[in-house]
Amino acid sequence: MHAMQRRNLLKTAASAGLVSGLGGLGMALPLLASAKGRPGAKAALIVVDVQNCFVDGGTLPVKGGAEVVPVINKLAAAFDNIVVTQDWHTAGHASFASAHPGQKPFSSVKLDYGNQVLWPDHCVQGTEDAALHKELQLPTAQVIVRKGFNKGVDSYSAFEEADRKTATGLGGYLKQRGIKTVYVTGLATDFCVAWTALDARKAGFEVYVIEDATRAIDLNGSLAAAWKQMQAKGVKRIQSADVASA
Ligand code: VGL
Ligand code: ZN
Repeated sequence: MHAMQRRNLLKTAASAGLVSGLGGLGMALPLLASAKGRPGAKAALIVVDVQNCFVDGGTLPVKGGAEVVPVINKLAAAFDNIVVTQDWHTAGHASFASAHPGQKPFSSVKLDYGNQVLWPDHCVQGTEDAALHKELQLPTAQVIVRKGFNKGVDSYSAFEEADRKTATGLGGYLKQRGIKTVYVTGLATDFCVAWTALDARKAGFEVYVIEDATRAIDLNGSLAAAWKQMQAKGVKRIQSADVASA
């Protein structure tokens, strides 16, 4: 029997509650417990902020940022549903150090809603810097969510702005489309990817982060802290090889 047929048989058997009676096939059971397999109609790939601003030559380059592009392009073939996000700031945005006299990029300030890391000016609406990476090939993507466009409020998360009150609408969109599971990829692991994954958990989704489809900024230990927090909240850390294509 081919592996694929066996897996399908097991899936059918498992959903019919027959697995315990299948004796000799039991050896193949770990397949069912892993993330392997096509994600299916109730899963969505979320591609976070794969924009010119976050790769070499951009205004806030993430080390190795462009390396996620071929990984994500390949993953896309496995997904029925794909959501793309763009960091989409106004000029003079509150997350820019330049908007705070005397402050330098990568320092922090307290804003109304809490602590805010200050960044170089980046991903300004309508600029080439804010465009999606030109090698990103996601012809089947269904929606693009832009975030961070309220001048006084940042939004690392694709679900909720940093005031923790203003929704982007992505949670409702995914729920209305029957999505139960999200696979988060993109830039940067320790900021927009992590916040998106954590908020997806908060909204009740099953959440995977595909580690080799992300790259991090890693500011003062932020990457280790992000993984710790994600793991504490039940976000599952996997590799792109764990997701079967087509
Ligand atoms: C991001 C810092 C500032 C991100 C966005 O996409 O991770 N990081 N704005
Ligand atoms: Zn930003």
